[in-house]
Amino acid sequence: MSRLIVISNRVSAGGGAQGGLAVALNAALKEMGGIWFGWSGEVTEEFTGQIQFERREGITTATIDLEEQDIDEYYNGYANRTLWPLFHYRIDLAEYERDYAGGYQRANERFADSVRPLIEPDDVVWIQDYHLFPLGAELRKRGVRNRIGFFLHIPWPPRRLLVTLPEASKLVSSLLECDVIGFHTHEWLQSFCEYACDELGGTLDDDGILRIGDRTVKLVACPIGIEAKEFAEMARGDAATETFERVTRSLVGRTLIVGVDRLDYSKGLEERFLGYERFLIENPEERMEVVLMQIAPPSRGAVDSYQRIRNTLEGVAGRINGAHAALDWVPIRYVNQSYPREVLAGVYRASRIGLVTPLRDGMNLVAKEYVAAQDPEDPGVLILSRFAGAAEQMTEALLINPHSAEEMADAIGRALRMPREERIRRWRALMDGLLAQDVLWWRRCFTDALAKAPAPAPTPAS
Ligand code: ADQ
Repeated sequence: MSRLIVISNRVSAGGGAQGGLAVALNAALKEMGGIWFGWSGEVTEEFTGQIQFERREGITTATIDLEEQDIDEYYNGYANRTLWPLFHYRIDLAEYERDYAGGYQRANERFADSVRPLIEPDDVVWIQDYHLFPLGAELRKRGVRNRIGFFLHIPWPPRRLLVTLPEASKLVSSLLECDVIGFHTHEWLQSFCEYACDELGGTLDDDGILRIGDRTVKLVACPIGIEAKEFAEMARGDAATETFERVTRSLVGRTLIVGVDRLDYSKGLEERFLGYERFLIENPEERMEVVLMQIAPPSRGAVDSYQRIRNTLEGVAGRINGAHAALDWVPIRYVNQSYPREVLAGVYRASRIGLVTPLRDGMNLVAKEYVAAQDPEDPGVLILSRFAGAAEQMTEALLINPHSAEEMADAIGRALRMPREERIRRWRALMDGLLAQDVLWWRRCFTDALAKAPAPAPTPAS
């Protein structure tokens, strides 16, 4: 069997608290053998391409250090100041700087130079996410003829937005050097096709094969799942139960609504707070019966827009608490911390409502974790944004438009009053979906498509 070479911006192998993606990729590497390659997260004064190998729990990782300029221009710059906002439909926040584009290209070339010697003729290569759009093409330039797959974890923006990116056509063309490109949803796949067909002259056949010039690329919609069974078991374990009991005691009979997100403008936290406030205003009799706990650890603090959203949220949460709190009740518990997965599972289980309302999200794993953690006999209700990739699968959630405070307030009221039979019926359908399309299903869906992809592309003449 072919070995797997996973390449992502950061590497998250071995034990410890891990998200679903790390679990899936670790399992794939254990099964197929291979290497997980990426940036170590460390800074070096001068880039040498020296690789640090480590073996953790049966998985080999290979990491490189990057220069400060790479981190500024590639990671904080092009990846997080240009691509992330644009791909989440926020062209108002996207910064188009040639230095960022140059640094991004340079870092991708450095990745390619470093990982190239590790790739053997029968290996399959699986590149992860928007940090590494040019990497497939850079590997081809270095003579890699292996099958190369690419999976995008974030949305693909509509063509009309993507054309605002000066390097759009170059980036998409380099991505087409991969043999398989995966997306979470049909919507993101269609947006990609729209650009590739309308701007670059491609054609798509009924089997999802995109043809452009001499390139043949398989496109797949392959929604990521979580380790659903294990997460459900964890939610009933000792650590989660301790959290569940602690949180439940603190509520003194009130009903908990939970939000858990990285502190990011794409997650719609301000709109969520305002929708919740609307509920408080419109439902004075139920007001003091609920508490919203928002857990949001800061992320990407080096990027200004993240500092701004943090300040904005502190202001909005403070204003709402100031305006509505009573001597013995605070409407929003706003917590800027990261917690182990067991603790999150306990909090989810203690919450009657999971409020997952991003303005735009590739998938959103919190929606899935919330459902998996529920008590099957007395489950809570998931309120989910229509604009999360997860909404394509999780149609039994209460789907809302997160920009509408009215829809959010109505959905909170409906969820609080929902009879137990309806909660169970909706939860069962959602949970069956999570079990059928879990994270191992996702991984197989992609690696099977890669194994079946048309013969690897010829090396372009240089
Ligand atoms: P993210 O934008 O990070 O991922 P998400 O899918 O919700 O978003 O995953 C977040 C993960 O971080 C979850 O596993 C969650 O439990 C964890 N987490 C969040 N807050 C936490 C806290 N306070 N403490 C500890 N853990 C916390 C990107 C895309 C998503 C896509 C995933 C996977 O933006 O759309 O679903 O990749 O493809």
